[in-house]
Amino acid sequence: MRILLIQSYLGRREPPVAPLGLASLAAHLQKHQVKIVDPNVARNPLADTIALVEDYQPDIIGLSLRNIDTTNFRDPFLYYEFFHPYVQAIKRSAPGAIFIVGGSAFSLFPQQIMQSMPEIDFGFHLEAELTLPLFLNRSAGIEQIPGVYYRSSGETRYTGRPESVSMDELNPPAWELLDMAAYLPYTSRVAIGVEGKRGCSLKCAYCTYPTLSGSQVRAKSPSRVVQEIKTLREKFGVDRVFFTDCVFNFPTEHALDICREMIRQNVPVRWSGYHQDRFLTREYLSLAKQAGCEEFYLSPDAATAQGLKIMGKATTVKSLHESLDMFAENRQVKAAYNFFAAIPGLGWSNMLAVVWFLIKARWRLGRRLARYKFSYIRLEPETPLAREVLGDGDHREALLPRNRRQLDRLFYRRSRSLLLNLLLELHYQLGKTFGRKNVLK
Ligand code: B12
Ligand code: SF4
Repeated sequence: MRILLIQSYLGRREPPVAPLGLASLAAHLQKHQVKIVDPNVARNPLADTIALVEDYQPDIIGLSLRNIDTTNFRDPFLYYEFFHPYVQAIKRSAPGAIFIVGGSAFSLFPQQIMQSMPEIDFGFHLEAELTLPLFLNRSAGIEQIPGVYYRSSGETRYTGRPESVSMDELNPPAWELLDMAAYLPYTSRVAIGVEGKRGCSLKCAYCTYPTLSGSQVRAKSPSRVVQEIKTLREKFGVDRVFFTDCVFNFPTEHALDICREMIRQNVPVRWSGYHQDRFLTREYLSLAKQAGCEEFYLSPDAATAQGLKIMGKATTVKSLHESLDMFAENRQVKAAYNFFAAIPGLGWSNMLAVVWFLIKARWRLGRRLARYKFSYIRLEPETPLAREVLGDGDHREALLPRNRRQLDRLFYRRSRSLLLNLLLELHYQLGKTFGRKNVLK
């Protein structure tokens, strides 16, 4: 079969992110003829995609919907607005092809997207390296293939949650199907992703990752991870990668083994990834730096015991401040911290604790505090926080914004104090209006 996999167009020019999900899927479709296209690096995103569709005449068109919106109040952009017109244009250029959709954002709102876009024939929920080949080679009925949304008698039906893939059974991503040169100028901006594992067993109140990748950690053998990085370096000249793992340094032993393997094989690639301060150790920091880690991204979110508890964090006030001690001692490493400005039920105490922590961090790390952010939580489906704020039930309909005004309402920005609320509103409006937009000039 001729298959065309397309990353959805974001709707504006941003520093690109190579479509890891599609590269990983394509690696499991060896029995078929496969092309991947990313309109976000094309000169004319829509026209070039249509031209390719008309020229290639695919039997199957697979579209990846990765993001709904930026989830960033300083840059509130709704990618989803551009998705349906894009689907319609592609469908018009290949009316006979089977049209399938998947991706993280699709998996957060599958029923809603299927219902509002009749052009989509099948939707793939969650990871699809096992389910897509089953679908393509199907001998049994569609009901037998897990993870699929399909239509029957005017209704959208779901075949049930797919099994999680074992990471060592995955083939390495088929990067050769992409024009990797297009991403190289942006590697310092996290353009190329490598998976060390999937899943997160922690339970932060706002987070979609356990829903999307599972609440059990599935690790890939360190030797395979490092081999994938070496291939990126040797075949495509990639000098920096971003670990897409929910938390790179948990379980710590796995992270240590990847670092050791990077050092042993002397891989000249720098990297960064999401970290959890609770699992940082001095040994890890020093090995990670030696192995090429440039920046440790941390999201403690709150700075008081009560705030951390409400946010469901594994972080403790002690581990938060200890992380600072470790970064201060290891004079070569950079850290970036994210905090939320509004946490349900809290007022000044958490805010002041965060401000104090950041003053201390700037004083102790200087410019090695590479970044800090005060952001607002974008409420997402299937999260404890959405249930707490909106009550029990399925909130997907309310959490899928159809326009920018609706998106605006999804940022949680209420505190217990009236005065703080006024200041937060000012901060929010100023950030929204004057914040740095993630666009290419
Ligand atoms: C790592 C990560 C990043 C890294 C990516 C690094 C890199 N170079 O790859 C960085 C930090 C750069 C990043 C950036 C952003 N991210 Co991000 N990111 C993730 C994360 C944690 C993992 C994504 C990933 O690569 N997974 C591994 C691959 C293999 O899985 P996958 O892409 O899901 O693909 C599988 C399936 O979805 C499916 N599939 C995918 N496409 C298709 C297509 C078809 C046809 C089929 C059948 C199946 C299918 O099969 C694939 C293989 O199993 C997800 C959360 C999560 N756990 O999914 C958020 C997530 C996708 N990101 C999100 C967001 C918002 C963003 C940003 C917009 C943030 C910002 N303001 O900059 C940008 C967008 C960047 C861009 N241009 O697309 C949100 C999207 C939700 C939303 N509300 O829109 C998520 C879900 C996190 C969240 N907040 O809940 N991200
Ligand atoms: S925020 Fe990070 S640590 Fe917390 S549940 Fe999500 S992925 Fe896991």
